[in-house]
Amino acid sequence: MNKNKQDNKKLRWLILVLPLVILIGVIIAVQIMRKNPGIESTSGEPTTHNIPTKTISVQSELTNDATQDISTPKITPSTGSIPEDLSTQMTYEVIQTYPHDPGAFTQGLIIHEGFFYESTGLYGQSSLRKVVIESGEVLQQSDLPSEYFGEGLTIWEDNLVQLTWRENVGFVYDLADFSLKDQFTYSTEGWGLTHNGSDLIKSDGSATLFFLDPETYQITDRITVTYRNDPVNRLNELEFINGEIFANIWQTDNIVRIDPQTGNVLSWIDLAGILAEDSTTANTDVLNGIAYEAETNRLFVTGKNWPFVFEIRLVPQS
Ligand SMILES: [Ca+2]
Repeated sequence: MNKNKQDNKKLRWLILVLPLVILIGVIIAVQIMRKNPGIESTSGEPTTHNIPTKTISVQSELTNDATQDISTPKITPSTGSIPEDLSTQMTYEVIQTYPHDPGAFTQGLIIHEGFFYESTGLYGQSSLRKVVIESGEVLQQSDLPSEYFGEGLTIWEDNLVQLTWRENVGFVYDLADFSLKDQFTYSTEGWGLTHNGSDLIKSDGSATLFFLDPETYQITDRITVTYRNDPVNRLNELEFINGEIFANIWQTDNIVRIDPQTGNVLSWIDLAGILAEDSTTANTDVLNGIAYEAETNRLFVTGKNWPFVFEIRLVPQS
């Protein structure tokens, strides 16, 4: 009997004191966190960094959440939404739809002599491809080592130039046989790549476009892309078209037309809905890929893991 009484006493004491101990512990922890706000950050990345990195895209791809990217609510002008100014808006008409490898995580797309050349991303899946426009058939492919994430692609003379995302390396291939001829380094991330006939033009996910000497790959100039003085961030795949730079804005359905001299956005192209909902899968990611054929004045767009490439015509928003 006595022992039972003693046990009951201990139990009551525990029930009374234990929550108090926990409460005091929580209060102390909160006080420490307030004094040291940095304690919450476990990564080495600066917390003030406000340009989203592509890690999100890769993660969403891996967690099959990618379709959410397409329905991301419109965001503020500085991060890429279309401003409510109809005079600068354009929309599109689809002229033709062609098949595209839904396993191609498109990061760069160009046309040369009637063929697409495409750079695909993701670690372990990055490649350089030559593709038949009409059928989507891959005629030639060179895979990157798994530690490289393929990015923007352009052609310079008889060379294909391909960026990598965070590896700070650009690869230069022979156009004919994809043999690696050269490589170069750069300090920022690599996103989109095009050229204007005298310089390579590179994006890095910010609002800055870098102009590079095509022989030395050194930066010769840079511009900040703005719309009404607001920087337009997340510039991704690029294409130089009739004296303008076209740029996909990452994680949106928008392409901006940029004046290469001033960096001013001339107009916004809204491509929302170009890939029908019933053509998407869990792997379908965002719009990315602009290719222009000057000889025929044809403009093509696609996206990461999209089943189609669309030939489009731009029309003013009515
Ligand atoms: Ca392009």
